[in-house]
Amino acid sequence: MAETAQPCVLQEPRLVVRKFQARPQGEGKGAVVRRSIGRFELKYFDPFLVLDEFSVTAPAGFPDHPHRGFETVTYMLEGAVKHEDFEGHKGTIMAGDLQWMTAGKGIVHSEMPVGGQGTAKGLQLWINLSSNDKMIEPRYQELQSKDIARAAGNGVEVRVIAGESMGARSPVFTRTPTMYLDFTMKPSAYLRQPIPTSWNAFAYVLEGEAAFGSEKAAPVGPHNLLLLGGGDGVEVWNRSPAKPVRFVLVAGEPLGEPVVQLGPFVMNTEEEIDRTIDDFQFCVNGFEKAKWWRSESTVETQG
Ligand code: FJE
Ligand code: FE
Repeated sequence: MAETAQPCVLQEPRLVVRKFQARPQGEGKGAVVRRSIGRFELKYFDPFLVLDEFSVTAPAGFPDHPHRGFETVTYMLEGAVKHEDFEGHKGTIMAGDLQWMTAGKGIVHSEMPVGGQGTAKGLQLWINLSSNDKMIEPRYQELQSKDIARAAGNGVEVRVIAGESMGARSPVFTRTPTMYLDFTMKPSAYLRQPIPTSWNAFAYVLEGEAAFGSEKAAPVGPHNLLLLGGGDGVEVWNRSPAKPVRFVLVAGEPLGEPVVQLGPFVMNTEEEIDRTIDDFQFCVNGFEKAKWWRSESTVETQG
């Protein structure tokens, strides 16, 4: 674990420009998500399409469904999710593990909580792909908890999901340039994190409370999404006398392209969406293997 001093002062600290409380809603089959990005008040925060804090107990889950044109990043907080796709790729994402899935031209898969292990909780972030990358071959980057880079110092601990912080760097390749950091700050700790100036950035609080952007700001608690304004980084204060705060800080380079979304298909034009519906229906152009495939979890429950 690297022990590092905080980087030098910021020229223009980012301030909180909008705050959203993510309330529970139904998704998938009997699953509950707190959606912040992707709901109608915040349809898109370029390049981010969806941020779901999910909480799913078997037999609820996300049975066989497709994706095209973006990436899904699943970061487990508690419990475990079993996934399998139409190529035969499968595994279990456990607490602290990361699955960075580039759906590209097409993935059909299921994501179901592992029974008998309580409620599976985590974050799923959907990152858009540029028009040049939407039809690339699917790819997985998977990291177990123990292999996630981390650093600590001055009462701040970071797990680096993507990008770099406090001298620790993630091996994940982000096709759409992205920074994804999981911070825990002890009471009275202070954090200063640089963020590329041209990128869009947000924080999402998981536990405890912190003041973002300004020391005098009102502390913000769990299930809140904070959009950060312009600047070269962010400052965070945990002014609580006793409670740690945990939040993720995510930033990405905006694509600046038109977005046409139909559920799990995200393209640039209506024509491309029409073609995608056809491709999925006729099992072509990346969806070939969808023709006969059913997940084991579907076969087990429906015969
Ligand atoms: C879904 C398309 C989807 N949030 N959080 C349409 F891809 C999904 C879906 C998920 C999902 C899966 C996990 Cl493991 C965590 C998620 C959406 O699979 F629910 C709908 N309606
Ligand atoms: Fe999915």
